[in-house]
Amino acid sequence: MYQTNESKKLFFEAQKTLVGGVNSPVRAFKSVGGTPLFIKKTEGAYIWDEDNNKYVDFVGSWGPAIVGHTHPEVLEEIVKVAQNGFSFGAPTKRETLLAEAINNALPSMEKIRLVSSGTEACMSAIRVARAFTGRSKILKFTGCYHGHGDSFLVKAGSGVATLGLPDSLGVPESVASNTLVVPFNDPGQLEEMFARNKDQIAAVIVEPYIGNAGFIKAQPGFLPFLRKITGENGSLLIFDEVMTGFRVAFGGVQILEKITPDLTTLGKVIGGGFPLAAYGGKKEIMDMIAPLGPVYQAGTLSGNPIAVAAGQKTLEILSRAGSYTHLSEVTQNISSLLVEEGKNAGFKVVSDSAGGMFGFFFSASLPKNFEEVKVQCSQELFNTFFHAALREGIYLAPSAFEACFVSLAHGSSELLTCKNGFRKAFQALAANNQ
Ligand code: HOZ
Repeated sequence: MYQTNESKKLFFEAQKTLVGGVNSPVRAFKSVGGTPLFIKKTEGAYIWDEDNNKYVDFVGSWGPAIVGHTHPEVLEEIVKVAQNGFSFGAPTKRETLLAEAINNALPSMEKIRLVSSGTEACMSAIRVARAFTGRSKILKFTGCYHGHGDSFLVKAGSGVATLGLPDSLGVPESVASNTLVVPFNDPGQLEEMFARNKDQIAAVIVEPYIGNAGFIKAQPGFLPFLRKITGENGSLLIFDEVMTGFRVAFGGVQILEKITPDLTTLGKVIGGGFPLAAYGGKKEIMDMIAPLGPVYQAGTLSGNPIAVAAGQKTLEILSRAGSYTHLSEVTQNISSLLVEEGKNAGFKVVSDSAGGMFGFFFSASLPKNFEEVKVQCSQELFNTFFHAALREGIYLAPSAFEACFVSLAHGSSELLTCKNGFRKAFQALAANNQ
């Protein structure tokens, strides 16, 4: 009989000292309800909670675990590197090698700076964009999440959307008023916003495929339009590929869609499960950063040797023949299973995927932006289905507004578990709905 008493006990204890019992809001299961699972170990495609329940994991630490949890080669590498020390606060050979590997896959990142989190990468990218253009405003899209920097907490996705907060308290009006927001996949509104803010927009920052409002791809022509309108208006184009980088392809959406952004931010996969992120782009922009230029940005743990080693090994494994074919095939199969099994139980479910990333909505058609997600997708059905899937040993992202992730360790056996598990979970949902 499925039970999570130990997680419940641990959550109760955690709330006494940790804010909300967690260290990042979506982990609290607040929108899906119930108690978050406390995880005790992982391996390959699986995670185990403190009650010893085993789950096929589609969260993958929110993206980093792309080669499978606790991959033996990554483990061996970090143990080897750790023998020489944990953190030096001085340059190492490996940082250059990782930057070279990133630049080979993403040539638009001519110059790179390693940092410790996606938030830091995005905050730093807009700082240098503002300095380079001499402009203050940035433009983002509703439901896109670029970390918790003040400028981004305006109509943001991820935990902000999950908790139903339109914006965050504590962000001064003077900062928020410099963030313009328009719906994703809507060229008309974008054009109008540019017309109303002539010569004031430093940069457009975008998740080229959104992973923080559920999973939503750019419609054909939208990214080329973004590239064109930013260029014509002297604004920089920043691709936030923290989620999509090395996830949808070796490189990112910019490789799939053949777009060259001015700046790119990366995180998650490139740290192989350790705190590491990066921003980079055109040389003349990046060379404005200290020590070469007047834009300041620094970090004690930037380029941490263990994180860099994990990232290098992860990228090496991903570069092997067949990696992305496997990821795409398994992910497409999971995506189709959700639609099929949903339909068999009488639900309208839509799903989309790219590489090792997918999302699904209880909706008759795929939403093209967060505005549509809010009006046409049932969060209530998602929440009940989420818990039914857990009982079948399947761990999906605990929010209707997050993408799910597949790893190289997911294969035919996990597909079979999902086929049976999704069927039973949809049946339970149908029974619950009667
Ligand atoms: N911001 C992450 C998902 N979009 C969640 C991070 C976490 O809770 O670990």
